Amino acid sequence: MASKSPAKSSHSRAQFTKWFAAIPEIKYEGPASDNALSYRYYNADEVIAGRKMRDWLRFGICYWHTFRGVAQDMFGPGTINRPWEDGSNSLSQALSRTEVVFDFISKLGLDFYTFHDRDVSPEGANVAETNKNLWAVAKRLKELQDASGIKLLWGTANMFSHPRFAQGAASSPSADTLAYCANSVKEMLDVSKFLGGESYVFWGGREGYNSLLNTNLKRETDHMARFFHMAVDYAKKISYKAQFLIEPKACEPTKHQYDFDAATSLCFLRGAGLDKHFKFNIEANHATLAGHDFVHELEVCVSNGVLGSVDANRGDVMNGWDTDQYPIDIRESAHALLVIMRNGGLGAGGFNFDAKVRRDSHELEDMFHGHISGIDTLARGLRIAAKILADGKIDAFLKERYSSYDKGIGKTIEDGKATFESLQKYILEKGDAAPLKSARQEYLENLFNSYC
Ligand code: XUL
Ligand code: CO
Repeated sequence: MASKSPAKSSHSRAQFTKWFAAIPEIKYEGPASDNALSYRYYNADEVIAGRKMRDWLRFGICYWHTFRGVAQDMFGPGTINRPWEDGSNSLSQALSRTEVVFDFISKLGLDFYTFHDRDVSPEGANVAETNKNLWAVAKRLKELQDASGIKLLWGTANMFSHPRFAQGAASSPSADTLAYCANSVKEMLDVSKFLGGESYVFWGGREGYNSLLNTNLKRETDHMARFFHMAVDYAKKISYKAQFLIEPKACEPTKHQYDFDAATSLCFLRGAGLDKHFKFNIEANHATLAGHDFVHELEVCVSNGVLGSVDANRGDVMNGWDTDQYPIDIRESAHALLVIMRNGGLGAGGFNFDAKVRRDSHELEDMFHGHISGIDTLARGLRIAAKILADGKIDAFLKERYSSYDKGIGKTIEDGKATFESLQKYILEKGDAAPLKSARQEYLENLFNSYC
């Protein structure tokens, strides 16, 4: 590996393997380009609203869908056979695959990746061997990070695939399973620190229930709280300063996931005294599973100061599954970016493509088209959101709509000085509430579209 390492650079596009030789480097060519293997909107170093596009968007490639997914579904086996895969789940295959992953990210000119422990390394015959495998791959990943300038956005532990997690991870009725999970998260926190991961994600894969007849909800959620406290304590002990993130999801795989949505999860964190240590990783398709807009979940997080990162994808409006498709809705993207820009960005988070190609998009080129499409959708959203903010009409409308709280009686309410008696006195003197102005939804929708 060392002999193949290119010189260290912040955004090296060097290739370690031959697998993407037929694909050109994906570069910005502008909206008029008819080259499908180019960016029409994402121009990484272009400054938009005072910040480079790459720094607003902080795109990450996910290891699991992009490099471990074979497009299997419940009706048939996988259709994807990548040429670098030897069909084994061996450590040597895990090690050689790492170079392909970095080549892919480099071809796209992106800066981050994300992974679960089991995406990058196989389980061994026992826990000790499993940990050893993880560290063998982590060391290779570190070399590739150093050589390419590509960074770890966040790491996480897969505590949902193996049958030992079938009844939950930290919420399992089995204390042994919880102990197993403690090892997984402890190792992944060490590995993530070693790799400089900026955030660390907890998605409660099987933390939930399928039937309340066999479930002690209180004990299960108390155990989850204990587990998160142990994670916080351990990160503190090893001085790992990553931002911890909960990734809410309403259902799937369980009928009811405990981290249902941002508001439910925030209530859990506050009740457990954990809210100071966590923010949220909001996944668009998880929001829709909860019956919410993606933007609703972002707003709930921003208004509580807990937006951490985004898993960029979409569902299909005609069904209720977690289809994990690449985002293509430009209006949704612009609205999401508006909320994120008002928040000052994503901080230590980014846009991780938790998305996969369809079962019938099995060719290597499709990996590129999926990502290019998602990247350009979000880049276009950023450009539109910047126009909306610069124009200022929507923000001015919002300011005016709530202006009764900026002075007089409204200000006494916001300042905490009002009482029922003082408000009663005010309204008795006035005789009735002032007539409402129109909320102008149709005007705003049309105005919003005019920027797109
Ligand atoms: C599952 C999902 C996960 C998390 C990481 O729906 O989104 O891949 O993002 O565990
Ligand atoms: Co996700």
